[in-house]
Amino acid sequence: MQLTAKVKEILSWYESDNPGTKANLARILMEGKLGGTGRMVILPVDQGFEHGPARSFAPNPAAYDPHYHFQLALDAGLNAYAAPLGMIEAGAATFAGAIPTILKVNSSNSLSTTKDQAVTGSVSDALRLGCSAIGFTIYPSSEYQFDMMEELRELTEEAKAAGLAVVVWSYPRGPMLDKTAETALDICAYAAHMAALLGAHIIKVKPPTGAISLDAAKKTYENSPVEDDAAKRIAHVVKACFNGRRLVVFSGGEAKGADALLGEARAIHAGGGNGSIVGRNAFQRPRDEALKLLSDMVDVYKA
Ligand code: FBP
Repeated sequence: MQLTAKVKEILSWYESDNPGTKANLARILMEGKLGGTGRMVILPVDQGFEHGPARSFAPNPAAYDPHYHFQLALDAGLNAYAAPLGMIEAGAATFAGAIPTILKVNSSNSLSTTKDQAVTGSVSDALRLGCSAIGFTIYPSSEYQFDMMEELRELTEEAKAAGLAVVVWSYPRGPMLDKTAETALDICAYAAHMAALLGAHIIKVKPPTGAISLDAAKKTYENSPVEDDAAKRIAHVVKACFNGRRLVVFSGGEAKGADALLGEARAIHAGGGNGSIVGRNAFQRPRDEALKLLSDMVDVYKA
């Protein structure tokens, strides 16, 4: 496989990584319809853990089958498929080598009141299953944020030594943040920056709104305002990720109309984000509709 100049440039940003980690990043970046462009669309399916099986899969019952998601990601020509241990294990032989996988190694669930996640997979699981990366969520601002960051530090050290890439879901939440604050621009950029500082290769955040939440940051944003435009907000988050030297993808969120999702993708593209990581908006639609939507998203990123 001939790496494109764009992918070579991206790999050069990760100056400390060993050839194994770079090869795994290249696998993800060269895969699927966006292979070689530096843009990505990834399918994450850990919602069964996070929200429960019925809330996740009842809208499209075929999605109860773990094989469905591997096949969807493959048929849509996506860059990678991310899921917790059991989901990856359930298709590991059938889909070995078919598409890069990201083992989600911690998970939350809706039967808890604490903003925390349990470690539910390991680096050796990821290696055994042929995954390209581990995925880990932190909740900046939660009462458990420092424990989560310390768990991530250990797993990141181990993953990098084993030649894996690290994908960090950085989702601010906790007692000092209300719903508006969780996706406020300053908080989102801060959360993305911390993921970069923790050594993430790929950073995943929710698309930011125009709100500014942290009192201590308000003066700075008044003096250096970010234009009220979705693409400019994405560009601000990208800047917070080492001035664009880290890959940043944005999540899809709850089920919404195709136009809204494609509008977000256009803003991510225009703002220099590297792509989308879209779960419910893909697998909760009937397969044909999902394939059409994912194909339209790929087209946005190809432009
Ligand atoms: P969606 O596209 O379905 O939002 O998936 C992205 C994701 O990060 C999943 O990986 C995760 O299960 C879910 O969102 C968590 O969402 P939340 O923390 O908001 O409940």
